[in-house]
Amino acid sequence: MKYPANRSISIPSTISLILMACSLFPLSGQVKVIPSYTSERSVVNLNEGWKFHQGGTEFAYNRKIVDDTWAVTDLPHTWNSVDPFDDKDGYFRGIGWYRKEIIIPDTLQGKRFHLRFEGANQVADVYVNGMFAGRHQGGYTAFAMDITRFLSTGEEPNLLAVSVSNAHDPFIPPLSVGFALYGGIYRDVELVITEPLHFSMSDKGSSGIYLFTSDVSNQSASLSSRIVICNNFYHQVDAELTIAVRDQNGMVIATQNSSIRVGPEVTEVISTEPLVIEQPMLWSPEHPYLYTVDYVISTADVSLDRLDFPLGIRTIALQPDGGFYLNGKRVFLKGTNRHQDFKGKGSALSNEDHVKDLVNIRKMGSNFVRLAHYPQDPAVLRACDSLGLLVWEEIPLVNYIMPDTRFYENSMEMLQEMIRQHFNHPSVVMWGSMNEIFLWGNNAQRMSVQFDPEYTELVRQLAVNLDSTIRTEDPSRLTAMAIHGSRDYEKYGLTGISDVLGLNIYSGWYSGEFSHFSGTIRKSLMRFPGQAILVSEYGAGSDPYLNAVHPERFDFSVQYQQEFNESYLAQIESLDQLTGVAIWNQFDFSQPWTGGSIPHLNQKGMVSWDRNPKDVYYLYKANWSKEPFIHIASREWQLRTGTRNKKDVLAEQPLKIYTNCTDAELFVNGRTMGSKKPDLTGKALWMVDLEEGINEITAQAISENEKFSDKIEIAVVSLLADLRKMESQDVDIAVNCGSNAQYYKGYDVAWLPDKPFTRGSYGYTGGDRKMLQKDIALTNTDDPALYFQYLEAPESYRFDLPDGNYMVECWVAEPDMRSENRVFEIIPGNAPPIQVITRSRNPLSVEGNIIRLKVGASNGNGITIKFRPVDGLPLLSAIRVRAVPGKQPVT
Ligand code: GCB
Repeated sequence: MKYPANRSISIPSTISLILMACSLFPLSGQVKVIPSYTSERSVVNLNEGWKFHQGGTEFAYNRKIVDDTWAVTDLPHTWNSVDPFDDKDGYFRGIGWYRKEIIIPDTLQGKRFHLRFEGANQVADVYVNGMFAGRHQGGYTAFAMDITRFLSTGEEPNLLAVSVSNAHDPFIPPLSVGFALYGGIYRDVELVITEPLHFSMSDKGSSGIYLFTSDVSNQSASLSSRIVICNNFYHQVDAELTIAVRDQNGMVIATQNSSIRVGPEVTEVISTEPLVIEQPMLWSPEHPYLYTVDYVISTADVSLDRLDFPLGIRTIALQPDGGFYLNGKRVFLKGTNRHQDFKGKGSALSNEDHVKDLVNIRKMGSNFVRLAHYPQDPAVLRACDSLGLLVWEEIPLVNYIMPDTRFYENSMEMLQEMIRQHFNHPSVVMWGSMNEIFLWGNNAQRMSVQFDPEYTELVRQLAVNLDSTIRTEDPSRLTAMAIHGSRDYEKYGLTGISDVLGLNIYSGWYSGEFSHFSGTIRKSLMRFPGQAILVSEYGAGSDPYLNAVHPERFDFSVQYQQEFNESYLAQIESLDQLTGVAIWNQFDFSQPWTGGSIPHLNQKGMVSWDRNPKDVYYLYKANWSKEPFIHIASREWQLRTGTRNKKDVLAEQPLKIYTNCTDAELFVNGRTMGSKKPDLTGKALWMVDLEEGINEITAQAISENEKFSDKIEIAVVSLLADLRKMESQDVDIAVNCGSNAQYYKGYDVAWLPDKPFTRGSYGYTGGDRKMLQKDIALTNTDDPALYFQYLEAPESYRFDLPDGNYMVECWVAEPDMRSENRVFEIIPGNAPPIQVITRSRNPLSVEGNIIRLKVGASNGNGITIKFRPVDGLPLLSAIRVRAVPGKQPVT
């Protein structure tokens, strides 16, 4: 077949893939009739049936604006569940309106009505019946508004209208982050109805009650409380306050009654006398014993308000040996970080979703979780209490600050809200104020060194103020701050402020080697002797579809993530003075504006974004959990490829297991490969030969005389050592150019790792292996993993194939930020060159493209695709050669 000379293929930078942005249905909104009740408080969930409109609309709070065309949605809801991940730049950051009607029966006249939002990101303006009820700034904490005076009872519905904006606001943290700032009312909404005398709903979104334990021992503990009571009566009230502590069987084990007097229309703060609990069961990760404490205010035996809280009795302390002590015993913090988003849902998770995440963390064997980088859903804190997870919770001061009073005030407000709202959770042991605050500079740009002394001093002052606010608000807990590997923190006085110094360390990922980790920690232990040193982040990304026999830094192979974490775990063993560690991250999470093998995703999770545990999950489980198991690793690598040896097997294939049992044995197709004792990290590795076709792999191990086993199948489709001996109609060879990793995504073909050409085989001549910059996202492809590593300036790509006709696909993406054309030629065999023009008009995303050519092989010469620069170096991300079906003369 003849090809016209100098064909030109131009690769545009337009984006073709448009994903549907929302899953909203054109149903009608529901009017909620609030049920009648007689005394105490009633909490009515308002999650169902809101009308939603994306965009700013004038007078949307006014009933006159008809919302018939608005979508209907239930809460939790975000308008960004899809768009941060599509092929279009950015995601919607602006206003969304929510409306809902409620009917309040006349029987509820005289009550107080509080609208409570667990979280709306990030500025919410609330209107009731057209009247402005209040604004809340900050997307990660709860807020409540007393809306009584705007409501009417009777049959007329009341209109609740909320405008929420997630537009960038220079005065509201976070300013720049590596995660999506999903907009919307993404947590639960409730109408809380109280008597005029009630536990305050207006103390920074908290419950109005704060529990303190003191003098804790196995013999006894004292509980005292700080109670904020609000009296909306026009008269003074004399009331009774009853506190009752119940054990897990519901038995009341301690009570206290006191008389209180609250003046007309005031909010009073009451501190109670210590209530002694004899022989308390102490709370710990192994035994998260929770009492319940009931608080009741009553007058003349009619109870007016009632709240109950879980009570975990425990002590915490740091000792100079670096130890974190719980109930007087040293506990190494075996932890992980958690972001709150989920594939397809964004940040709008149900309480059940949240709980599942925490169960997943606990089952891995963790006793500690850092809720990075913001306060999380109340369901998360409740789960941590009952599962026995120790918590570091923090406010979203990430990367840089705005040196402005409004920013400081918002930061302080968020900090107080977080502390007061989550004060009664025994799981919380430390409050964090800042994360990597010197990663970016005053100019809102990432920088390696801070140089503006005025700015750095303002950051220090803010850090000191936040830290001392934590100590004032909650002297019973520790203060924490996380920093990255820069000397600036020391130089500008940020180290030494908090009790716990969190180090975010990525040796072996962003730089250096993973073996440097323990050295860095040892130096830090010496440099910061007054602080407890905790590794607040460490991690490496992986993609289940990329697997390598010889993994390399940044290749996103499953095996690199395994080796990185195995090494860190082994090094942690030797660091006696380390307080604890927190893996980055438990779950893959959104990271708009990033590349990698899956664009817009941070792939360092132990668990994928749709919540499938990766191998490393089992590595940690082998180390941290006592629940016996065995796990064969790399199970998504279901089709392996490579060049078979003379014995017709794919030789030296790694098969790894993780287990906390002893004496693991591996079987391949029923034959034993021998028993091994797992090493200190719970790993055992066999190098085995795999046969063409399906291989059955079984692993078993023993724990206390019980056998545990795991089984997988691995298919092998390998290449003949001499490709020239293949039948030409069988040829289908695909190569992941520039990468040492195989790529298999479950469909027709496994992509081979790249290599230099050798006789009888395949490979490149000339060129360098390169990687896309990590902030460039790939578009226009279902296989971004094939593009992010590539060959630059290859001279040729050769396949020693038998004579025949072949279809060749050359996969190409422009990696550089060039607005001018890059021109190069692809020369298929002896045919005329094809001119390829690439350009990238967009600095943040590049398109993947496939150029298809027909090439004939004749006279035993195989095929050679040559590359020639014209204006810029040639590129090749992947190449696939397939037989052209049917018998044809070689062209
Ligand atoms: C960090 C940041 C975290 C990022 C992480 C990463 O140091 O604190 O927000 O997601 O690195 O994976 O780059």
